[in-house]
This record gives sequence, C-alpha cells and structure tokens, in this order.
Amino acid sequence: MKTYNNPKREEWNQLALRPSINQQELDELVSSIIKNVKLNGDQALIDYALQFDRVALNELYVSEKEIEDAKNEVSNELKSAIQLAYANISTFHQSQQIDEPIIETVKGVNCWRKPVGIEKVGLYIPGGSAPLFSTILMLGIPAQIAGCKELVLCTPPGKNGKINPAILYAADLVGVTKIYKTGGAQAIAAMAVGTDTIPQVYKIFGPGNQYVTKAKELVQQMGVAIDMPAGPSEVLVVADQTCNPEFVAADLLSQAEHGPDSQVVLLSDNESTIKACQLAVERQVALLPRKDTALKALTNSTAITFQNIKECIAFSNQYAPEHLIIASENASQYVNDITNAGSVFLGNYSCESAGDYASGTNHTLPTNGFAKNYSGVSLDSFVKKITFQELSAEGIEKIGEAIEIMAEAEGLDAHKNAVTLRLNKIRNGRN
Ligand code: HSO
Ligand code: ZN
Repeated sequence: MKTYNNPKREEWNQLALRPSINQQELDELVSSIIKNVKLNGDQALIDYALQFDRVALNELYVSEKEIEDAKNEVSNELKSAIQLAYANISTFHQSQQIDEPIIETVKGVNCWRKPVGIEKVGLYIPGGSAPLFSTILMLGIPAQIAGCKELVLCTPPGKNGKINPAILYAADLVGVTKIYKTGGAQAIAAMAVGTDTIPQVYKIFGPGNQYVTKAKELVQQMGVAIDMPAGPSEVLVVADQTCNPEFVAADLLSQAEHGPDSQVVLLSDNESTIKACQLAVERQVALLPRKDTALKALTNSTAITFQNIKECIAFSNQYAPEHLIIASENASQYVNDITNAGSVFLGNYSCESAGDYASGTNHTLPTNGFAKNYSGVSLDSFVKKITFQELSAEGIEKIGEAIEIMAEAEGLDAHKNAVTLRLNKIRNGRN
C-alpha cells in the first residue's frame, strides 16, 4: 500500500483517481464481437466458447435435468446458507415496494404512478475463479419481486462444459426462466440482439471484466438498458483509534481478493492506526489462498492519514467509493457527512461481507466514482414507473384556460384546440 500523510487539498483529486485502461483497443475488439454475434448468432457463441474458454459446446441451453442434478450436488449446509441470504434480501427488497397514492392536484385532476416490472431482463454472472452465485440472489430476487416475466441468465461454463451447481441452484431459487452457457462480451451481445436460442432482453444486469463492461456500454447505444457502468470492485475504510485493526485488515483483504485490479483505500486520523492495520494486513494476507491476487491489488492501493475523521469523510466523498466502512465506535456520528458512497457499513461489526452475502442490502453497486451520481441496484432497477392521469369535466375546466394560454404562447394551436373543444362541449351541455 502506498502511504501518504496529510496530503494537500490540491492533491486529493489525483489520489482519488482510478487507473484507466486503453479504451480504443477494447472498443474495437468488443464492437467486432457484437457484430459477429449479430451476424452468426449461436454459432458465434459456440466458436467463442472454444476460442476463449476452451470448451466445445453442442448446446448453449441448460436443460431441466442439468438443473435438477445440480440441486443434488449442493451441500445442505450451503443450501441453508443461501436460503438465509435469500430471506433477508427478499425482506429488504420487498420493503422497497411502496404503493404511491393517487394525487388530486386540483379538484377533478388525478395523477399517479404505477410500477410495472420490465418484462425481459438479462442477468450476467461471470465465471472464472470465484463462482458468484450470490450475485444471482442480488439480481434475481428484486427481479422476482418486481414481476419481471422473463429472466435470462448467461454464464460461462467451466472447462468440463458444466456450470457450477451453486449457480444453478441459486438461479432456480430466484425463478430464472432460461439459463445459457455463454460468457464474456459475446453473452452481453447475445442478450442485446437475440439469437436463435437466446431471447433478446430489454435490460442487462451484472458484473464482469473490462470486455463485459465495454459490451454493456456499447449495447446501451443500441437501445438496451443496463444496470450501471462498472469498474473493478473497491472499498474505502475510515478507521480511528476505536477500530479493531484485525477486522479492518480482513475487510481490506476481502476486497483485495476479488481481483488484481480491486481498489483498496485506508484512511485514518492517526498514523498508529494505519500502521496497526497494515501490519495486520501483512499477517493475514500470507494465509490467504488468493494471496497472489490480493497482493497485486494491494500494490495499487493507498493508506492516507488526515487531520481528523471529518477530513477523511470529505476525501471519501471526493473518491465516492463503492463500499465505505466506518471502522469506529462512533460511526453513527458521521452519517450525515457522507454524500457519495454506494453502500455504507457502520461500526466495527458491519463488515462488507455482510452486505456482499446476507444482510439484505444489494451488492451490485456503482464503482469508479459513479457513486457520485448512481445508486446501487434495488427493486427500482427492475421496474418502470408509468404515470397515469384521469381528468373529469370539472378537472379540465379548472386547468383548461391555463393550458390554452400556454399552448398559444408556444404557437401550438392543435394543443390549444384539444382543450377548447372539450371546454366548448362542457359549456354547451350546460346551456
Ligand atoms: N464485493 C462484490 C460482491 C461479492 N462479494 C460477491 C462476494 N461475492 C461487489 O460488491
Ligand atoms: Zn465481495
């Protein structure tokens, strides 16, 4: 970890930067993948599976039988753990179902909003070394509550051509309707344009590497919605003297083990806390199976000492972390100072892992500074809110004249007529 002591305000911007990648090369490669999928459909996906994942597939679709077999392969212990997480995530996301009232803005003018689930959604779950079945819960549960009718899941198969059983178990639990063995940018392209076997969806969700992220960005330009722009996962910990350095170290490492490009930032109001946390990191990292990944992530991570905790929070607001942990017995004191963060963990017992798996909050969150203007995934991400209005004769009489005047001032006579004709009918009816 690079360490800094009381950096000047002018240096904050630089310290809050994330490493950037060569966008142009990426753009060209991913554009060509999208074009190929559009042109050659399923065959392109099968070819890419062979080229990128070294798997020869006859079939992209995951059959009922494969799902049933997977259920038997997941241990009862893991099933119960997933069910506990499922219950908490459901409870929290169900609470986001708020029926908005019908509002009578003026007598006879009623306006309201009705949330309607997005009919077809696509969930992407990356393969690789960590099978993120927890992400299926985070995306599938709100989709289920929102009433989305078609839930398509794409995930790359392992070398044996199979999908991790826990992924299939979680997918079945959240009511995923179709599962396909395809990954990377080509999977995003397939859900965006549709192929013979994979249905086209209206919105695509889920994490992924830089190719997946680029594909999501490009298909968005083709009219498909996406959950949010994404970058490598990140955590920022603000720790004071009342923190537990071993806990802080474990939290920093839980982020660092995600990938070599994970971002880890530690802030404190005193150097001795920083030192104690760093020593604990050194001790703990040596024991991790994913030590190499975590060590790589730590090389581009920072530890900064500021004058006081308020200053730490001010820097954090500028950095806008995906996850913010306030490792202090006085964490609640700072809540109102936090303006930019994806998800906040207050106090020494609120580890990021709780939110990653089982407390109930969603773990699909804005990274790369997007916490300044994006929220994490929630029930809202899976619905459109349609506005309705109903005007009675009394209602149009009340606001009609104002509409006529405004329409005339904008030079839009047909708009004015739409009101005048109705007002005339009401008045004639009265004579
Ligand atoms: N920390 C990740 C989510 C995750 N962690 C899944 C473990 N499994 C991004 O918020
Ligand atoms: Zn995590």
